[in-house]
Amino acid sequence: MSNRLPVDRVVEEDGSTSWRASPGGLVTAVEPIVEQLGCLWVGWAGSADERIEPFEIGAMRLAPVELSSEDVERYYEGFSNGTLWPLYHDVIAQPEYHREWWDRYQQVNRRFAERVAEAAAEDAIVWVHDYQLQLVPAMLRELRPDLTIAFFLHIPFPPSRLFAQLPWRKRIVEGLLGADVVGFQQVTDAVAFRMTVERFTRAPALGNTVVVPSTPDEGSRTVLAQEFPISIDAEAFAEVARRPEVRRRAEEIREELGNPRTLMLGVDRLDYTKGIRHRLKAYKELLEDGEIDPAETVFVQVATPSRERVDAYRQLRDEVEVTVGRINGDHGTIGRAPLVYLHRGYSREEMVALYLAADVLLVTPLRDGMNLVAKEYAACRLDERGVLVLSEFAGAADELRDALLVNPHDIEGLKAAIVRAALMPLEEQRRRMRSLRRAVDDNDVAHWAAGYLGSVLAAAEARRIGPGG
Ligand code: ADQ
Repeated sequence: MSNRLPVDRVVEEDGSTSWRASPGGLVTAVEPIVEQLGCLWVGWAGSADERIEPFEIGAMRLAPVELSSEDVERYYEGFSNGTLWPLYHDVIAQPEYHREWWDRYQQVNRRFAERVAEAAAEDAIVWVHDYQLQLVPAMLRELRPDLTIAFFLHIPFPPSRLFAQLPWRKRIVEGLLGADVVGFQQVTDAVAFRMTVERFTRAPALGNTVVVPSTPDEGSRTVLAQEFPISIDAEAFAEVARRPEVRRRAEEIREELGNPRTLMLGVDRLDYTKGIRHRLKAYKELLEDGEIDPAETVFVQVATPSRERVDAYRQLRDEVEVTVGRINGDHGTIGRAPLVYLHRGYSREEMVALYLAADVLLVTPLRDGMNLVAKEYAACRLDERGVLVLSEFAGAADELRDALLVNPHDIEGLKAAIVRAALMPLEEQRRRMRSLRRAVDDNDVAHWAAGYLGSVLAAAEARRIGPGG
């Protein structure tokens, strides 16, 4: 279960409706596994005040949970994206704490828990995803003690001194401890969680586990709280990258852009955590300093629309679009813009063609749980060319050590890395890209699923046998 179902409804030209995979990291990573396992996926279908009957896509069964417009405003845009998202991303934006948002978060989490409690078979495994549903594990355990419950947090878990700001901190931690396994992206997240548990509850942490003391209803039990760095289906990306029509499209993209010597690319949801402003600032200064020649360079920024009704996102969009206009106004010529900004979603094929066309990929988040775009780029570059500039604040930096690692707050450092990437000799590109590709292949989504789901199955088995063994 996740806040959103993995699909968006699209209205075709003839007025009929169909469903299309929605862009975003959770879907990219989890959908291939769920499809294979043939699970039931519970989540919101994306439109408020609408009841949608369960439906099927391939082997996947989808069970929509209804949200009213007030739920969307308070639970989703409010508590999830106005409180938790900024708090968990190092307070890059100021989190807001409102009691009516919290009340609604509890109500909606209960609705999700009840929906699954009704639908799940005896002794089933329920896999709960992400920060919007952190109370669900405990609620579900209370309703259905027979279930094995796994939780995965796709975003960072904040250091305990930041988490401490949250007025409902203890309730969130207790909610998560309802799970048998709580998975995180990085070791730092798992460590922060275990420290937070010790600080705000009576449950001690022993190595990777937390021991939840017994209650009148249940004996003491252990919760595995560990890192399982998420990944992509690398072979599926490589397969698309091999297709002749996709390779042709990559060439066509370069031609349409006037065959620049260097094509740089950024691909992000339009989110203030992704460091788009910092990237644009660095690029603008490089053009101003004359270190980058606008006649030879094009930077394509794909920015997927995201959370457009939340104030901080509206403001970001305005700022980005003003900066784009300024850069092109100052440095463009008739028929040539040094910056191409695309505010929409694309198909997997078009994304891969962009990755193949790009000499340099700029991934500069100020904080990011993992960042799959960085991994997708490496998976697609069968030719071992291209340079990845990667923020050290993305979880992916733990694995992709041969990227050009940057601190995006350090604009001079970022500028130097961009110039170095643009000028990098082929031999060095090859050496680095080979290492990045190996890192992605060694830990692809199948490897991740085997580790994570293996631990969940072990937990289910341990429950079946019982504490006496
Ligand atoms: P996101 O913040 O959504 O994910 P990311 O990991 O980069 O970030 O995933 C984005 C996904 O959306 C990629 O698969 C990308 O290809 C796709 N995408 C982006 N723009 C697109 C567009 N215009 N059209 C089509 N597809 C597009 C959250 C966390 C991350 C974590 C993931 C997975 O914030 O840190 O890596 O979940 O756990």
